[in-house]
Amino acid sequence: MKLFSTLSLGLALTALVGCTGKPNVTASYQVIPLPQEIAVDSVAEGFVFNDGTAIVCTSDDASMQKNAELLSGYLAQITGITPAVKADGDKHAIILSDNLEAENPDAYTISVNSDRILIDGASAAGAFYGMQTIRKAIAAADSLAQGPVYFPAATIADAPRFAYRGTHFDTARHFFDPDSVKILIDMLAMHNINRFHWHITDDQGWRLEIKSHPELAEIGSKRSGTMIGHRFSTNDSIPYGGYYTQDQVRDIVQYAADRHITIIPEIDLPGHMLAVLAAYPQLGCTGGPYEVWRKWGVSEDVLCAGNDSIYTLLDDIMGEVTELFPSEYIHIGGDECPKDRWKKCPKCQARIRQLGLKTDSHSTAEQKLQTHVMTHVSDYLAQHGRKVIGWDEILEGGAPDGSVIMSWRGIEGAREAAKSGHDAIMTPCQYLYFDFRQSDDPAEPLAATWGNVIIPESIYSFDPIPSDLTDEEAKHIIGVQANLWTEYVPTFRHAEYMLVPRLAALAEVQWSSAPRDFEAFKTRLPGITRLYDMNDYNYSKHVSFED
Ligand code: TNX
Repeated sequence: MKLFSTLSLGLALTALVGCTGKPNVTASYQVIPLPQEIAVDSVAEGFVFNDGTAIVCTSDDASMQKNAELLSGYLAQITGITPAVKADGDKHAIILSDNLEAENPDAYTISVNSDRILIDGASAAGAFYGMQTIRKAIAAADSLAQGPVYFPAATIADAPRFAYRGTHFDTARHFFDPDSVKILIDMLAMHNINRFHWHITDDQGWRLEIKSHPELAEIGSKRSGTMIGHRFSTNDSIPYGGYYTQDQVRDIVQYAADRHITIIPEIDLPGHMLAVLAAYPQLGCTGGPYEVWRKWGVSEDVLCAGNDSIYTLLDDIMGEVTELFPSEYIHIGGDECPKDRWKKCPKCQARIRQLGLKTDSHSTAEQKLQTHVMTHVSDYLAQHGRKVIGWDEILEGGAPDGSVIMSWRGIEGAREAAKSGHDAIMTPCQYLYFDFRQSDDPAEPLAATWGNVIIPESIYSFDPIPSDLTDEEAKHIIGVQANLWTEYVPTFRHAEYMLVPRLAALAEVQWSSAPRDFEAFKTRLPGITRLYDMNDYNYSKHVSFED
């Protein structure tokens, strides 16, 4: 039996390679995101990847070594051939290098001849994006048979348009176990995305272990039930919970770093904090009682800005957050913080008087009080060498110096930020909210109802740089991000469906500087959906209304 299967495998491989020795599978460099420059030499001999091919990584840099290991795994998955990783040799090899001289650290070149494929990055991250292109070139081949692959002779030169290429994922409304978070990270890596904005706390659950305040996770991660579907008057009354231990977080941060992804944690404040108030009712304006929220929406109960204890709690939390997450940026939320309680709260009003905050034509005194809270946290983080990102509401009372604005209520926040000298990240809900539905079909899985239909074509049509910005102002738009809120996404299979293939359209908006051509994009899509199939991703089939 064993002999028979070895024999038939041998025969199958001979059939695949053909009598000329050239494999029947020919890679295509028409991948997503499309590289900037691809020059295929149809006369010269290309490279045959087969079981004699090695990966050569001369650098002993840990992240280059990790790259080599990952590349071997990617190739094994698609071809069934696992190339060995070696420290030298240049014949019949895929050579991984990080010696490219380029201003953009994410730049890479690939050159393919009959001897070798050379992937050269301007950094280990650049080399990683070159690896992704090679991997996707196989998935985009004319045939998907496992075995050897022919790579046409070519040179490719590539670099991304935006330095910040993000995706946000909400693990507060629903909890997703660490293995699912790692699948997400692999999905992002496949799309050359380099920032994972981890929304880890909200009214419906605090999901991060904080050693100095164990009640946050012990009490704040558990709710006694969840509203059913979109019906606010209902509740399933099924206890729900989950949080990430610090060990799990460290492991996930490393997993992401190995894939050149920085995790930006978000501690959403001073609103979206009911889970904290459930643990510490004395920190709310009314004193409670509060419960971890059992429904979605915007709560009027927020941190009491007149209470000194919130500032020490936030310092303690941020102290642990900065130890866990090496990211230069920490997201401090700032969205949807109703001022109803503060207007009536004697402590908040006393704080407003003490700080001399006055309503003027731009902001109310309460909006300025929010700025006071945000600035406190921003200053604390600055002392720890970090910068902050906030949702566009933080412009209302005046954004803390040096803060980055994440524009979600359209592009206005980013425009205002850029004009006033703040960096901004584009994540307008009309184009980039992946919790919005993908069709009006009643059979469509549950999605947020307040937004429009978003299909890859809608995402693809989004231009992140508003046309009225000057070149100087445009430099403040540092990146583009999609957000997946999970009120209506209870399982990771469902999350996958919301993410792909919309991430493919996002990837090209983030990466490519070339004029957009959606029809051409559609012809490249099957290449990446084959990778989705191989990874068993649950992807949606809505490419456009017509399809
Ligand atoms: C608005 S976007 C929110 C989130 C919700 C989302 C649902 C933002 C900063 N706040 O709290 O989950 O809408 O689509």
